[in-house]
Amino acid sequence: MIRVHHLNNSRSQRILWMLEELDQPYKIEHYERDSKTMLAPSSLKNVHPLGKAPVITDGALTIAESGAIIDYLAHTYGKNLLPEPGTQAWIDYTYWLHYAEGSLMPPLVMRLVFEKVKTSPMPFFVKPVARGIANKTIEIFIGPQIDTHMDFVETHLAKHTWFLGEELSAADFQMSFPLEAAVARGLVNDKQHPNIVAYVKRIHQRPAYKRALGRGGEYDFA
Ligand SMILES: N[C@@H](CCC(=O)N[C@@H](CS)C(=O)NCC(=O)O)C(=O)O
Repeated sequence: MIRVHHLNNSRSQRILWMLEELDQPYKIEHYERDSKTMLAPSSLKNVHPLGKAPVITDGALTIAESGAIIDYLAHTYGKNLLPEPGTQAWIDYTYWLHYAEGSLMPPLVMRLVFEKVKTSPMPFFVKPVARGIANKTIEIFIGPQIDTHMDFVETHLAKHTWFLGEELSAADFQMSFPLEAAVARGLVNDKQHPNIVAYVKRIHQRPAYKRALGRGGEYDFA
């Protein structure tokens, strides 16, 4: 039986969605973020040394990293979600699988960290300085990078219903999380990025997605 080590409000939601689409039985081990630090509990380190979600186990195998998990699940249980090797679609699948965590998530995480700096407890005389640095970093460096990524993804989704074309593929599970986060944090809107907003809505309407939400519990991005 597949076990998903699932952290509330996290990337592991995309794995639950995938397993529901695959109609594959699985068990969830639930972990709760610390309400102050938002970090995962240290018990997650018993499963994988980094203590991050998602991690899955399948028999004797332990697999970490969303992209590696999605690729493993697709090759093992859902070949219909994968394109033919050697085709352009296969290159595209590999691209989106790496792009989501390798290129798109870093500026989103950086923004989150700098937003946190603004509200973190600190001596009152440091606060305006810290807030000023955070605001400027977001305005000059991080914000424009996020805009470039969102424009890029928007242009792609203007021509494709799903990331590889007209059919849902394994690439969509991987791309779902950063785009859900971007919508939830108000980084995209109906006017400038209507196709990203519509894509996320399309995901949320799927019965398998709703089942995954029901099983996973708290998730602020849906
Ligand atoms: N690139 C990794 C990122 C894993 C990651 O950072 N997961 C977050 C959840 S969204 C986490 O576990 N955060 C809690 C912590 O760092 O303590 C993946 O896609 O699996």
